[in-house]
Amino acid sequence: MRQSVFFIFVLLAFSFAAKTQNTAPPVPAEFDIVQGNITHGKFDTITYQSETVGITRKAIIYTPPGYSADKKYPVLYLLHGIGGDEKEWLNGGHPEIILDNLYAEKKLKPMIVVMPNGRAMKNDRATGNVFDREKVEAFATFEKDLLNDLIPHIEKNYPVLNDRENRAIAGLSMGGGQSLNFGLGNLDTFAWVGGFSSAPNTKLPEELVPDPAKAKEQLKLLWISCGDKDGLINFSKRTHDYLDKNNVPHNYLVIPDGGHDFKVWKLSLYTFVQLLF
Ligand code: FER
Repeated sequence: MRQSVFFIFVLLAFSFAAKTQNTAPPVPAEFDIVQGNITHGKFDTITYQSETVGITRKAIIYTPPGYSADKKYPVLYLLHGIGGDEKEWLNGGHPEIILDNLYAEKKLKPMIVVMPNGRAMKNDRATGNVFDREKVEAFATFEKDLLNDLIPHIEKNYPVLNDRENRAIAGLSMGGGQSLNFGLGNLDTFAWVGGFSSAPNTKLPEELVPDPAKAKEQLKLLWISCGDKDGLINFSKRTHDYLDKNNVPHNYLVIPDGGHDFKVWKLSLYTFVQLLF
């Protein structure tokens, strides 16, 4: 990558350890463009038996370049939004391009990315009115499916490291709310948590982090990002304000001119994954 030429600087309010910093990490303009002469990872669609939903469910897995069953990998669970399903990241965000470019530059620890369907109900397609109450509730039910069905399936069938410090959870919008709710609610399972443009399903900060000292001690990374023009930004901001007030270190990234879209989610993923593991 001709980085010296192709840099755009995303101006952001970046907060480390509750200190706001106004300089931006640089993002190469080609961060989401396929590069020649690099190696690529591989997608797989998997199925697992969900006792929670009572059906066989699908998820998509991205294994890194050079993947080998003789190695052991940390896992990122990457969740979609209200209008999506297990393919939303793949179709809208092309995480494989972002990750392969980072792997080629040795800026990323090899990991397995699992993209599940976060609408835990029998018909989990994003059809009809996706705001129907039962469909929205299914995003909460997914906590059980994830913890009791999907994670055990992954850990039984893939060469993964299975302790909290090797599990991350992040997502966009409804998936951002899920990641904050499930990640912060299960610190014994996840040490790395990220919410991108988190939706109204995000619990109140006092419920998310009832014990700031414990969260501070256990979290390796707590990430919150949102576009400044996103109508949902208050769900991120109120969480950030509470974390600041209670001295829980976290990264807070407000993306200028950012809407509720994949521009924000791709930039978030690019910056977030480099901090993992
Ligand atoms: C809402 C507005 C937005 C809501 C959910 C969303 C459940 C989710 C948006 C997304 O996932 O992109 O009022 O209520």
